[in-house]
Amino acid sequence: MTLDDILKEIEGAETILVLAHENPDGDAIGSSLGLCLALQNMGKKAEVLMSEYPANFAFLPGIENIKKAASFEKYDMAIVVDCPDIKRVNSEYIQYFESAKVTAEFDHHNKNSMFGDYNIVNHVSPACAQILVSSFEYLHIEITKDIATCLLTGIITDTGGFKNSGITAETFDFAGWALTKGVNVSKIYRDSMLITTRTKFEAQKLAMERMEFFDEGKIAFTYMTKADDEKIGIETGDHDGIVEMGRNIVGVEVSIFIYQRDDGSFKASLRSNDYMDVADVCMMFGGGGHIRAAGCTLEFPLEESKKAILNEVRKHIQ
Ligand SMILES: [Mn+2]
Repeated sequence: MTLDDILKEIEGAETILVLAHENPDGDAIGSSLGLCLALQNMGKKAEVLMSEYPANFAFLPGIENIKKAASFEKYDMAIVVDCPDIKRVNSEYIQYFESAKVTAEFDHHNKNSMFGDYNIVNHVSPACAQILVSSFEYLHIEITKDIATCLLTGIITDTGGFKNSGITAETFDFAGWALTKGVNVSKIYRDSMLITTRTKFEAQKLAMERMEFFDEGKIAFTYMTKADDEKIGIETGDHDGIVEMGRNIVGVEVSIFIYQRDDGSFKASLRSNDYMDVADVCMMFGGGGHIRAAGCTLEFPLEESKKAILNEVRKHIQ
């Protein structure tokens, strides 16, 4: 099986690079760090390359393994986690993936392009971290308390705190097992889900104030511009969670949040509740994701971007 092959490649490698998608969320960070710690415990020189990450994940064990710049010119192996396509990795780091002697990926996104030499992809897994849990168990790689803390953070954040569809009995089995290992589940929950910074709070306040509803309240929409971000002094991760606010309102099927990037384009995040396949919607703009959570880039000014995404979403409203 592919997993056995990946283990053989790991055993034959000395330097291993771990990568995840840009603008990393809790699953990308938790999966990267959990995998990196496991590789280090196997005697490997492993590190994670990430240009930035939200400050509330600084509590994670092994966070010092996250580097902005590569320690090696070339790696024996590169492993990508929680990423549907190599294009989603920070463009500065792709060269290290390409020059690595062998590559592998672990992922749970719908439209994964199978870009590694070895690909462990499970679309129905609620978090990439959960794929790592079962992979480690299969390969008899020890899940220490620190590794469990990282992986459980990935699971808790990607399931919205054990509430999204897609969670399985294994999700709770692992959480229960982690508790017996001494993992501080309530600290993980609080630090990764509840704690907020002042700038993040200000961003949420503005986005909430601006929220509009369309199609008898089935669509919720809000936005932020570059000028808003500058005024608030926004930091990495401060836009996270805004799209969830719209989804949690009675009658809303789909919540849309768009925010402006440095190049002027808008990053759109979509969340749906019961029937809309938002990955399908985002595909129309070259994006993708999961059935109930997806994203894409809109290359127009604010009003046109808003119109374009609303038009596409409306085709799917029942
Ligand atoms: Mn994920």
